[in-house]
Amino acid sequence: MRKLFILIGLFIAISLSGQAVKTPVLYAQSSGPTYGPEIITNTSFDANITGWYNGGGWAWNAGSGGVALHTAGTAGSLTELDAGLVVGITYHFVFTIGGRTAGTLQARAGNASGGWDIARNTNDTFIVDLTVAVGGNSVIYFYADITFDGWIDNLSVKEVL
Ligand SMILES: [Ca+2]
Repeated sequence: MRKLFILIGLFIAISLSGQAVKTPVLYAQSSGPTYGPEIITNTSFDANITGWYNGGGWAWNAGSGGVALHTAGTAGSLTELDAGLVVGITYHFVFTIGGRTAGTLQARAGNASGGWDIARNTNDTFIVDLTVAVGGNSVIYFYADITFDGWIDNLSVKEVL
């Protein structure tokens, strides 16, 4: 009976190691980094900016199929409070800026400056990986300076696995 258990144990061990061998093969077939699920709830502002906290100057606008528009005069972040970011983890940000004639927009992973993108001052789609710095919180920010007069849309934030 004891030999039988040992045999079963051996069989399980071989089976598990067999699965382990498959993993690198699957990995080799993938191209580039892989990402976790979408973290942002409202990524495209189709009908509103629900899910985002307006830290100053932001409002939903129906233009361009629904966007989050910042009006110059007040600096402030559009913030996803429930993002659940983790210090030391890298996140893949994608966002589009449009309609801008002045000012800058900066994507931020957490509130410590080490997790911040450079301040963007052109209309374009940006893709950047940001790592939450020590001291940073779990929140996603899109910070508009006081003169920024553009909109953002088609946002995505995913963990880099
Ligand atoms: Ca949209």
